[in-house]
Amino acid sequence: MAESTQIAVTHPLVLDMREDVDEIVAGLESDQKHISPKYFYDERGSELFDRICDLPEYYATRTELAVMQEHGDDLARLVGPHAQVIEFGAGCTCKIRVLLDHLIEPAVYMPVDISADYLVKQAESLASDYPDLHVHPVCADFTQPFKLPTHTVTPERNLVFFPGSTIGNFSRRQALDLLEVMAFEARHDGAALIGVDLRKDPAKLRAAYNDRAGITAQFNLNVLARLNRELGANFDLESFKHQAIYDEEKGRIEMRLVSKKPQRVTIAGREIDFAKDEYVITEYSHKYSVDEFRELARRAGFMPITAWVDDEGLFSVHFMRVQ
Ligand code: AVI
Repeated sequence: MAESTQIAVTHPLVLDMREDVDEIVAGLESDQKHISPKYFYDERGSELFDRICDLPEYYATRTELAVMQEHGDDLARLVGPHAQVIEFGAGCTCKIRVLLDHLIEPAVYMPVDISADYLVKQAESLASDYPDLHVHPVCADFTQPFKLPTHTVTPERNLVFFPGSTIGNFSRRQALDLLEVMAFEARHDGAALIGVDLRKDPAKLRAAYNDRAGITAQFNLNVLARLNRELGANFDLESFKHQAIYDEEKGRIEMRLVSKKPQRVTIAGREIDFAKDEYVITEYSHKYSVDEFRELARRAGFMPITAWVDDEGLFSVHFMRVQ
């Protein structure tokens, strides 16, 4: 196998619900029941998320792609040649492909994700399509500083890539911490390219998270199927429904799983009672203004350089350097 196509999973750490059982049960036993959105992404969840990205109501993916296509040459000039691209979270490969297609002789692609299976699959497809690129998937929790694996090529600079507004799934405080990790991983002279969904007409946002085909509902409910399978829980999926509301003041979508009736669920030997209409919060998706996000990035040690926005003002792509 040519070196450029080697798949080196350097820090094996598969996200296993069983290891987090206490945290998960504690979340479900809290006054406001909640579970982290990180558990959405098992194989089925990742497939459903890919389908969400293609939905007519979910403008985010195609708008971000269009913005990257339109400004790809400017971006490539700003980044410079022989970059090492460190992608935080490996989603669908469409965005990294647009980035790699514009960059000048990118040297290394390092996707970092907790879902090992998905990560390796994605990395394999990229390695075969970009034979000159060194592909090094890293299986790690990117919310904590991690060690970049060493390899035989010496890139000119690091570019942290965090598309898709995944930053919005963290609280504003956590987003600041995460930006600090990114500044640390990008190192001196490095940069970051971050996709951020913008505050907008609430009706547009509500539609994006309550699609007519019900794919977001399936994506949301899948976390219960996963709890059943991996933690031996007995959630009846028919007895819960998807709900997504927009809190304009807080600038965030809140996704919930609402109990349709009073019921008791068993999970890991614990009994959890649900009243009718009681819900589990499964995800927040924070929206920012361009200035609000720039300010956050500055506080984390970045110098904002450019933010590209589509004509409708739906989505922003921020390029920033480590100060
Ligand atoms: C991954 N993340 C940015 C998506 C979002 O829009 O917050 C997840 C998602 N949840 C429902 N639809 C999409």
